Amino acid sequence: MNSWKWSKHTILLIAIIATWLKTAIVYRTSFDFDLENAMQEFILFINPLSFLLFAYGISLFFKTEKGRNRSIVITSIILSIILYANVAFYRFFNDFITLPVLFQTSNFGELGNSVAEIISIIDLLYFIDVFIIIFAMKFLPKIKGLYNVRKEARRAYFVLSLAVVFLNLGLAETERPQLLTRSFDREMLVKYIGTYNYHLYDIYIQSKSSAQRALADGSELVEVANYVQANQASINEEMFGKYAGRNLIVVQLESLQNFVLQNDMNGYEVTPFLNSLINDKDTYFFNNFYHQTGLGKTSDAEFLFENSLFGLGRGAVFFIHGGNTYNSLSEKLGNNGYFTSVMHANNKSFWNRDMIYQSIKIQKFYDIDTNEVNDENSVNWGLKDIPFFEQSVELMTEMPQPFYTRMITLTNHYPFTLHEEDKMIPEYNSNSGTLNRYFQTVRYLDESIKVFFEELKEKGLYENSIIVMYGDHYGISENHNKAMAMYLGKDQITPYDSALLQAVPLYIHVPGSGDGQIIEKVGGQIDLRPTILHLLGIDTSNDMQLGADLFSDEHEDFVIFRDGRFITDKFVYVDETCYDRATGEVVDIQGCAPYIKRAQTELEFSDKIINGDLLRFYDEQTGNLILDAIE
Ligand code: GP9
Ligand code: MN
Repeated sequence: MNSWKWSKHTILLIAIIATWLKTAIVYRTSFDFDLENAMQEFILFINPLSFLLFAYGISLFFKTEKGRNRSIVITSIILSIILYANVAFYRFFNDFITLPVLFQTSNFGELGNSVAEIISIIDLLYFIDVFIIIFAMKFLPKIKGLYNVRKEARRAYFVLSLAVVFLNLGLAETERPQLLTRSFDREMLVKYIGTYNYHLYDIYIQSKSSAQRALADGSELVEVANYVQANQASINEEMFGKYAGRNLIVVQLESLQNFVLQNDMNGYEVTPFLNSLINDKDTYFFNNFYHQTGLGKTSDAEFLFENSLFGLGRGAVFFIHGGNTYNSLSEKLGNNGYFTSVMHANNKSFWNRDMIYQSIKIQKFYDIDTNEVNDENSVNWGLKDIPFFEQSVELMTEMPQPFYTRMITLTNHYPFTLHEEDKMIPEYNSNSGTLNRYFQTVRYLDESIKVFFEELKEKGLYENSIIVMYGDHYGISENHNKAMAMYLGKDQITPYDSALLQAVPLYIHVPGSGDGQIIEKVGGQIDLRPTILHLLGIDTSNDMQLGADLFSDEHEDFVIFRDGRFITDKFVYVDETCYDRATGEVVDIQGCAPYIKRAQTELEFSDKIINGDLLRFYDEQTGNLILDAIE
């Protein structure tokens, strides 16, 4: 027998088809995927197959029919249990299982009490493929005699399986670029690569991070701690505690870059409200402030803000190290009597937020389920920013004070689409549809902030708060350089220009302070944690943070990007080239030299802390290493 004959593999074929169809039906009936087009439906339909071919293919390595059958039955039982466990978990948590939650027993405390409500006898249907397979084995005619599956045939089978995997990944990549490298969202992963593959991916990510963690010990922290101590910027006596006791309201502005501010587009002012705030008597506006995010984008900005540490060079720290010990801004505020929360109208598992928010001690996450969302008030990624702010301020009125709440906007997100009635200015006229629409969504974002301020005033929350707003990351990538050059009136966008274009706005608006000013210091998102905590009168001198208070006289004009680029008051450093910051001319590397090593060191130290989960060895109350944990 040389060639592959399916007739000899009826059981294998039945098993693959039964489990495949069952999984596809379960996807449609037991989970709530948001399917936007026929391609997504198709991907969801085929994605179980890529894994099933491999899993059931294991049976081909057995010589006897009995061995093969046993392998098939065991596989079908294991797969059914995995799928069913996800269904039960989803019913309760509206999320998919990820390894760390299996070890977080607190999650199951809640689950334990309601198991009876979650599980029912009808659930046996989730095992229907197992019954079908066993039935087929019993009643279909037996194959006579023993046979070995020939190597060539087996190889052909696995080549075919691999082709299906690539087809699946390829289609997923066209629908959602960088799905695996950025690992956005559990729901999205399951939607595009399937439950079974998702678990493999999860195991890979989790085991990588636990291996790094296991290898680390607290001694590595000594060097980092010394560096942090030595580079600490002294506090500004006048500013320290100046606004103590106020509520802290933070708005992370989706994809907002500086270049649209105080600028117009074909005669239309793009950000009228944000422009009026720049010179407001109550606003500290920073016009040399940069995002420092990597692939984790929004989540990296959040991470920098909360922890004053960098995200990772690859992947999203929110996902890969969501279970680490941190000493976040939220935790510090919580310890100082604040009620802490995040408001964001998206699925809670996006960026693994529901998990990492526990680690960074966000007391409450107001996710999409707390919002009223319908077809009219949502566009693009979901709830529009104006209703988001309206609903969020309403929720704020119920928060115990003082509170810290961090809001994350959404409408100004790629691909920058709006309903007709929300377009307040026309599109731009470059060759990039993305840039053309960007101005319109930024204009909408600007309007939403205006509404937000009005709401705060109306609800009596304005006077006693401090409002911090900053852009999370770029909205216009280098793929649109030609269109950007046209808009900015330049011949081309050089690497030097691209670095400076990473500037994002930072507003610290303190109603009634009368102390407003435009501050030209060069800084980045990593500086926000110490800056804000100090304004609120909370000491950070023992904290393992890499940023520095922007109000400190010792704050250096130096901002490091996640990819190693940096900007100072005099230089811009990109790809081993040093540019004069003012003119953009290439200058002798000597100018940048003192900073190059430091940029590397700080990125490395940040990675060390995160990869080794080193803060578990650190007591920030005393600034001491926790030696017991090291031994
Ligand atoms: C998702 C939103 C966008 O919840 O924050 O994330 P991004 O794609 O900008 O990283
Ligand atoms: Mn974002």
